[in-house]
Parts: sequence; structure tokens; C-alpha cells
Amino acid sequence: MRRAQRRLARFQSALTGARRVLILTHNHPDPDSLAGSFLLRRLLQKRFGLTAEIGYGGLIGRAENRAMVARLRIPVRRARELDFHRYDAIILVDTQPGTGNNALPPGRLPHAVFDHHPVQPLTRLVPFHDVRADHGAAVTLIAEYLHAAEIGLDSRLATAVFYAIRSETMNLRREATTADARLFTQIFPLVDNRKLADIERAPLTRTYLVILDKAFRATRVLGDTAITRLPEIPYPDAVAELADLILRVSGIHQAVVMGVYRGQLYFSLRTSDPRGNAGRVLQRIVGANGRAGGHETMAGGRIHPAELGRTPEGMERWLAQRIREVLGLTGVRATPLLRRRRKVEGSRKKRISARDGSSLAAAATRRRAKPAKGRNGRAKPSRR
Ligand SMILES: [Mn+2]
Repeated sequence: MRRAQRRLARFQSALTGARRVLILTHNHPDPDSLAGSFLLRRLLQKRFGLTAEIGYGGLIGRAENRAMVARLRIPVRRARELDFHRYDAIILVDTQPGTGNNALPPGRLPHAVFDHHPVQPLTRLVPFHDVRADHGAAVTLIAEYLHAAEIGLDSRLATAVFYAIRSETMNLRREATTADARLFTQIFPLVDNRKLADIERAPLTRTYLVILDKAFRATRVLGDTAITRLPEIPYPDAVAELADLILRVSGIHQAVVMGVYRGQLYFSLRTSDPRGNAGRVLQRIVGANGRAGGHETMAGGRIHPAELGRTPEGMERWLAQRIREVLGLTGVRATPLLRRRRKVEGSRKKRISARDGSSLAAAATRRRAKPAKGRNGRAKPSRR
């Protein structure tokens, strides 16, 4: 607690003289950076008496994230519509300077950084930075400041925080710490369950269903690794969303999804190995050809093919090859995730009925009787 008070005081003094503050999320913001910014805005207004706005680069693509902003009325503005000269201070949330995944103008340093990713060299030059990679969610770290400032959470803020922790840590299952768990349970009584349900069951667009369909068809399985190459994605964080989903397929313990959005190649890696070092693995895969980073089990990155004088398709092919090399999968046979159904009369009917919902129970029994191969959770150490 003492420590939190001291941090709060140091944060406040880093903003001395500032009146208008811009809080920036990472590009294509996720619930953690949105909720973290929302909390911080409240702190700046209530405790420091400052004017604070929230900006984001890229776009908010995921249906749940759009619903979160709309239902909780999180006041966000697109970075490209902002005049950065109007702000005396910039604060980064869930991102850091020099990572290339935020709208911070080149050459400008923020006044403060709040993040839970590995610390970047430029961050050390920032007047106030609180970067603690041992937190499952950035929002947990920021909530400590509100607590120290004795600012309670109303139901909008609590719902935002709750949903952020829930999605970032997959209900405390993924890289969550006791701090995340404590906050999660503390704020639960304040959550607006109706709004939360509206967010979690946000309406899905047809575009989304189309990309799901394309992604499943494009997925190749190599051992317990799934690699998905998409020529085009409707929004950049679709790769993360798809990788999360494909990782849930039984027998899959690593998933990489890549896709092109406006000429840039985006990719995402997910692993079920809690010590998978996903961020580092992805950096090794990409090398100097792009940017990548992340946590133990989740990571993402981006390549700008035009800057390398290459086409997106060419870079995608290159990336798929690199993934095979770094993950030790060269020579491993790739099979489609969804096998095409053979059109053989007679056996056809049986196969269809096993897939259709009415005989799911029968299929489940069969599966139980004969467990699938390669379900032993751990990936081979040689891979990393
Ligand atoms: Mn985060």
C-alpha cells in the first residue's frame, strides 16, 4: 500500500505542469488496453483534476471489443483524428515507446508508461514508467493507483476491468497472478451483468463468419501445431482471435495465424505451454524483417512487405517457412485441419450423420473410447 502511494505521488509529479493529457492504447486496442485507459482517465480527472482523452491507432475490430466500447460508453477517439500538439502529456497504456504498435508520433516521448510486457530500452527514458511483466493484465496494475487514490469503481469501470481481466487471462487461466485474481473477485459484485453479457455475446457479422470459414479451410496441421495462412483479413486483430480459437481444437497445442490487412502482414502465435516464451519465439521467427512481441503463451507481430521490397504473398510464404524452421517442423507433413469429405456412395450417409448435431453423443462416445493421439500437453523442448 505504501508503495502504491509512493508510485501515485511519483506519477503525479511526472505530470506537473500538464493540463491536457492524451492516453494512448496500443494499436487495434484489446479490452485490457481499453479498460486500463478508461481507469487512468478517471484517475487523471478525479484525483489530478486534468483533462484526459483516450486515443487509439488502427481500429477496434473484434465484435466484443466494439460492444465493450459502445455498452460501457468508453470515450475513445481515433488517433488519426487527433491533433497531438494539443496535449501537454501523452501516456501509453499496455504498450511502450519504440514498439511500433501505438500511435505515438515518431520522436516524441510519452510522460508515462503503464504496461505488463517486457520493458523496452526507450521506456527507461520516460519520466514515469510502471512496467511489470508479472501482471497478467495491465488494468490490474493501473487499478492499484485508483485504490491508492481512494477512487472507487462505478459499475461501468468495474465491468470494463472485469471483462478486461477475463479476456486477457481467459478467466484467470492464462498468465494470471494473485493480483489479477484478487481484483477480479473484488470487483465482481459491482459488475453490470447485463452489459457484460451484451459484450460477451456481441452480435457477429457475416464478414466474421466468412473469415472463420476461410480460416478453418486454410489451416494446416503439423504434429500438434496449426498454421493458418490467410491472404486477407477484415481487421488486424483477427489473427489473434483466430489463433485463440484454433488453439482450442483438440490435439492442437500451438497455433499461428497470419493474414494481410492493407498491405501489412499480421500474425499471431498461441501456445498451451505456460512457459512457451511465445514473444521470444516469434521474434526469432521474424528476425529483422518485422516487429514481434508478447508474453509466454501469446504473441503477435507485423511485417511491412513493401518496405522490404516484397509482396505480401511472398512474405507470407517466407514467414510460413520460417515458422517451420524455428519450430522444428521442416519435413513434418502438413495435413488440412478440415479434411475434404470423399464422395463415396454408401459410406457417405454414415459420415454425415456422425458430423451432424443429432449424433454428437455417438461421436463423443467414440472419441472417449479411442483417445486422440498427441494430447500430452507439453511441446518438445527442442522447439524453443
Ligand atoms: Mn495487456
